[in-house]
Amino acid sequence: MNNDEKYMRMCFALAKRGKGLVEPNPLVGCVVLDKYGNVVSKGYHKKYGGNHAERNTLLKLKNNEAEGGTLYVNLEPCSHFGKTPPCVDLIIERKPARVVVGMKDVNPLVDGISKLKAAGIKVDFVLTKEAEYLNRVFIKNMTQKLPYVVLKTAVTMDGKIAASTGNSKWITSDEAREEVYRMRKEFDCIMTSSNTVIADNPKMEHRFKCILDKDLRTQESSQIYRQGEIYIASKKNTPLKDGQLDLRVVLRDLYKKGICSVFVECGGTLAGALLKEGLIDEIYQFIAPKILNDNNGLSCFNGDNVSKISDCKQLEIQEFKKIGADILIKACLKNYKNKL
Ligand code: AOF
Ligand code: ZN
Repeated sequence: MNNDEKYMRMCFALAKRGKGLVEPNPLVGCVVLDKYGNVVSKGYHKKYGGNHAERNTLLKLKNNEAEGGTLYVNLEPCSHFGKTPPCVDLIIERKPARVVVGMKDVNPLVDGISKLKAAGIKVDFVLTKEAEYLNRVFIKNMTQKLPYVVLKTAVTMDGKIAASTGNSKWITSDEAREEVYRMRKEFDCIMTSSNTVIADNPKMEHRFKCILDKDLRTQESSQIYRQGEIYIASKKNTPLKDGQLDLRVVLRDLYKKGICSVFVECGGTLAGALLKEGLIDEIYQFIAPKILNDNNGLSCFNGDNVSKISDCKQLEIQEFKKIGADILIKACLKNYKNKL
């Protein structure tokens, strides 16, 4: 690993400290080296609406300490007046010889790179795919005005989510199911379908839940209604596409309500429809060391009659770990990179 990669990974680690505190803004960390190559300051974006990472980092230094040095930041420095003045102006004032950036900002208001270059500062990029992975939610929100969608599945080794009877309790271990409770908290919303509510009667405890219930078939006595705010997408408030709720519209409506990330827990029908519409960003798949061995067992994705392997949806594995008896794989549909 060269030094640029080393310090950019340091920025990623600093940026992650802002998780849960800065959203919907990006996770940003910053490291400054003096002209001798010593780390003289580190900082990160700590709180939504607060100082950006670069400002937090540079303000810890005396006026000339960064002069001739290098500033590392995982996102292009901003050049606009938002809640704070442009970071690029402060950077230029402090005269580093070089700025190393992870990724270009997707915010159309930001054009910091050309300002730095115009001021005679050298700009390099490093670990761009990793930087994009870190801010994948921000990128999706900013570029598509849609929430980032993660689909969670729990399958046997032969890819089944339930027996043909619908019985699915339990495929994965207690530890894996506890991990799911923790994961849910990282998302603004849980989404499920009327089919799942009717078949499994799950509690799905969360502050905000979206139930896709075109024909309003779910009963208010179902456990899911006992807690949290509920948004029901039905044919009353959502247009139909091919006779089903238009899922893109549902997601857009959620985004308008301030939902930046959605965790979907459902059966094969909704999962297959979301996949077909290209609305899934990432899949968290738990695989249990069990084999159902039944052709009529239910699959994760209700299919689309695809006949060639070359037509598979291609994913990129970003993370895998053993949890209890099971394996968790996190895979993205876009080719981000994460250190495995
Ligand atoms: C952050 N933190 O460390 C950096 C950001 O509304 P403002 O003024 O906070 O500006 C937010 C935008 O600034 C954000 O969308 C992103 O484009 C840019 N950079 N934002 O919250 C940071 N560097
Ligand atoms: Zn800024």
